[in-house]
Amino acid sequence: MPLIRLPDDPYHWIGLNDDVIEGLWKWHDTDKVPTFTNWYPGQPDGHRNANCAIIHASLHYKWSDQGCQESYKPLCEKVGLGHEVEVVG
Ligand SMILES: [Ca+2]
Repeated sequence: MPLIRLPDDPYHWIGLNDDVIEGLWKWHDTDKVPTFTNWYPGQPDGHRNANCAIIHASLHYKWSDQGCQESYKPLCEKVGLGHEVEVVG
């Protein structure tokens, strides 16, 4: 079983933002700084105009920053009954 399955949409929100302090990226649900990041080279580069992170299917699932007003679908984590975690879009 694959660890991650993404639908065909090229971009998804991942729940990471730096809207409180520019450059300090935190998870929306826990307000914690990520222990792992997967930014595309040169990202994040949008500064104050891009405070939400997306995952790019077309860029090998790397991350970039975007304006939070964009209407992408979220990427969510779903905990199963066992130890598996399924990621759905
Ligand atoms: Ca920013």
